[in-house]
Amino acid sequence: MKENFINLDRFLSQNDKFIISTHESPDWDGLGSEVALFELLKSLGKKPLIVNSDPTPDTFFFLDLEHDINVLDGSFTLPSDIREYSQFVLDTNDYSNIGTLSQILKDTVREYFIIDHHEGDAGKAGPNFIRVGASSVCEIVYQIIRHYERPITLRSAQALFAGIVFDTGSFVYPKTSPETFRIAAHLVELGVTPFFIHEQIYEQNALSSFELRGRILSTIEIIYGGKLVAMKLTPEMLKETGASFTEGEPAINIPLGVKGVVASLLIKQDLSGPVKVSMRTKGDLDVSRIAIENGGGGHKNAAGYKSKLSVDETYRLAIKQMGGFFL
Ligand SMILES: [Mn+2]
Repeated sequence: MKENFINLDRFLSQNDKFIISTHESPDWDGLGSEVALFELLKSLGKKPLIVNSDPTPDTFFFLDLEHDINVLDGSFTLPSDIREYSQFVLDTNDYSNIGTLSQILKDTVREYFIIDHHEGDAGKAGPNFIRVGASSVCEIVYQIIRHYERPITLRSAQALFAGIVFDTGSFVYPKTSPETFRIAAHLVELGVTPFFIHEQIYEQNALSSFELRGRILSTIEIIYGGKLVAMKLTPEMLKETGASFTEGEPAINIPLGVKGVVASLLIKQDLSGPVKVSMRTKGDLDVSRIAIENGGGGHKNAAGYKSKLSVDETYRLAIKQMGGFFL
């Protein structure tokens, strides 16, 4: 932990302008930590600018009423002094995971700094802020704000709480620690209403996302004696329902609600971009190793990687890889 703060102190003292980015298909942890870090950097007298490759889900907009989150599309132009900027990369330890932005900024920004909690290739990380034991990047950003003794605005408190709720599956996933609860308690003291955040995350889905979920569930295949459930999310499903890729992704968690199912697999592809493999498990089944071997990353019970094969080829290969746990 101490090492992490030494790294961060150096990065902050040597830079003044910062792009803040998170991974493709940004989730509540990535976006929540971006907003809270943005507010922290402002309060430290720095110049932050949030830029992501992929759009912000509509459900997150209540935390971005000021439109601080920029998306790399036709209407956004990078500042002309972009070469004076450094970059924070949140909620991934792989720079290429920030999407198309990675090609544009890799050789343009002065340097980049990763804040993350995923397992990964340790050598890849370098002098960053990586805490694999943290429940979420929001938990880490909370600790950073406390370290610099800055106030936490209600907006930041809500953003951090939302990210923690999302990444811990509402305070139940393995990395949920006593510290996670202490942080959550403090955020509630600062004015966060847990039910309001729950409503924003879980009860504002578009009807199209419900239809998409139905299509994904219709692809289920029950394998290895009912221990593994595999599913697909294809570009055709997105076209037919009008739902977004991000809205389909949480479907991977549904099979784990079935008694006896200990692993879930979702092979997915957005309207453009690579085929992706998402893996979820319960208990000791460590899928982060499979992900890392295939160039991806993640946590013991939740990990993924990108594939160069077609959806169907990837699907067959991924099932075979998971077979190691059951055969
Ligand atoms: Mn996260």
